[in-house]
Amino acid sequence: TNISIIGVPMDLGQSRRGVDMGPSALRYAGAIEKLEELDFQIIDLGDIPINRPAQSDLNDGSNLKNLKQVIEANQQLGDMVDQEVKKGNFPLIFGGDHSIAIGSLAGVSKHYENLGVIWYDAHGDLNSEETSPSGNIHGMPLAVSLGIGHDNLINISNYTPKVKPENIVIIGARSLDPGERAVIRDKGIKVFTMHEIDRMGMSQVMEESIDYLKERTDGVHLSLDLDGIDPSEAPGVGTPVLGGITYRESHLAMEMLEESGIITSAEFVEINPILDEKNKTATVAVALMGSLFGEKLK
Ligand code: DIR
Ligand code: MN
Ligand code: MN
Ligand code: MN
Repeated sequence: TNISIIGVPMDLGQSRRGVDMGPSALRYAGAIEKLEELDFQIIDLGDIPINRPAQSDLNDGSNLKNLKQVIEANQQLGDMVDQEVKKGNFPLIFGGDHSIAIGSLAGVSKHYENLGVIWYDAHGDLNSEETSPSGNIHGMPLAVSLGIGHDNLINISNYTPKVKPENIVIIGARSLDPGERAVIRDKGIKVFTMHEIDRMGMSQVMEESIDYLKERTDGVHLSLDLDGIDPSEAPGVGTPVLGGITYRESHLAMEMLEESGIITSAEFVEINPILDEKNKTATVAVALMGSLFGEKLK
């Protein structure tokens, strides 16, 4: 398969500038070269143009920051991802803040009867306008993909829902808001928090995740938020949470996913080079891409 890279230089799903430079940071850290070394044909589609909000769009009174621009960007991303899947290419998306998962899943999901999702993140991203403590749409994409949220967000690409709750596995959670806990409970979403990773070990967590998804899905999207990894190893993120997944555990996770052959699309999001130390976080992401695409077998 060929890998199609789509950069989404967007920071409008949260409140700090800098994540819009994520795609540049990943390119600078050698993402394309790494994948080429692994003998993939790379189709670099460049970065999607992102419109910044006009003054008249600000303070429209809703608890959804930059809603209009987030919708526009995700519709465009959804269309592009859809095209690449149609061509038989593997979509690899470079964020941008995590709100772009709305578009990734909109583009991918229509091609699968039962799309699986691995949400590798310190957070659940299961908030809605009503439960969000921040109004930041990057805290909502998994809920949106389940069909929970603003009508115009859930209906991107004109269908909803994009994913069924039983086809989701969240890995690395350690900061969940009360409304997110309620969604997890009500929908029965499978979650491996840091507690389970500590108790069971990453090897067991991944084995169970892979077995679980293998028997019920026909494709799996990996949505990897770099804040899932411990801030000591991935400091360049807007919402760091102590006590995260290690770099080594993450490598093992990516290698096990590669061995399983279940992953059909992926995104690496929330890298903020302004908050980083010498592009460390993008460098971690590129190393993990290496494992996800089979470096260890070379
Ligand atoms: C928080 C933070 N739960 C919110 N979410 C983040 O604003 O909804 N997600 N940072 O990655
Ligand atoms: Mn996230
Ligand atoms: Mn997060
Ligand atoms: Mn490795």
